Amino acid sequence: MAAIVKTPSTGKIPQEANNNDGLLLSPEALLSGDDRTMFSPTLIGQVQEQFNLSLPNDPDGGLTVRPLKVGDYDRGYLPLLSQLTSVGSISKAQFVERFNVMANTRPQAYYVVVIEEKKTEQVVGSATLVLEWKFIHEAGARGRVEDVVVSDEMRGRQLGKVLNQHLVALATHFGVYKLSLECKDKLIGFYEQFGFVKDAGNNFMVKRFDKPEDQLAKL
Ligand code: 16G
Repeated sequence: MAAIVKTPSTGKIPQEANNNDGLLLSPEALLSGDDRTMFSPTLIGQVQEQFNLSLPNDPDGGLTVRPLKVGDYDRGYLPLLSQLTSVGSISKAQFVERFNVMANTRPQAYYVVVIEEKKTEQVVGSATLVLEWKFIHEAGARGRVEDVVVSDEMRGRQLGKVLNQHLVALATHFGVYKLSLECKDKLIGFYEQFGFVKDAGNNFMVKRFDKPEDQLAKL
């Protein structure tokens, strides 16, 4: 099914998403190597404050919500994603190359938010907001919630909720005119709590290219 939440649209490209020359990025975001973040970490703090977001079930402050870093390749990010779907074998060089593609979109389109467990230095949850820049809706933006995954070992700590709250907050902050996602039937109730509903009259359709039987697909 496809679900959707609508937010008031500003039709404007927010400054943080429009770092044409990188000059608007915070010093942390400009770090080279493994500490480099996909987007400015100050944006997370900003929406946490703006939307009063916190981490429940984390009395010791052992978890942190932050943008994906290059070094997360070595903190279990890809094995975490493989709990969601097929990832395959990706070298660090391939990872960095794809990271750069995503980080360098202008206006910025990819916001991969992760939760790190400080004690183990492992990424234990991740979700991605993708902004799709449009001509329609007064040159507005559509948001997509993608690749939401929480480590099996962290189930029951409401980290999925935390990730989705952050994505909805970011999407609201950016003024998207709608935010949508695809999910399995069993997750409909989970996403409804963040305001997603089935988009009556609209259907999610897909043409796959990743299975042998798809190779003979009609053009
Ligand atoms: C789910 C995910 C989607 C992900 C897909 C992977 C959410 C809300 N939805 O639909 O983002 O890309 O699974 O499955 O996280 P696939 O490999 O069959 O495309």
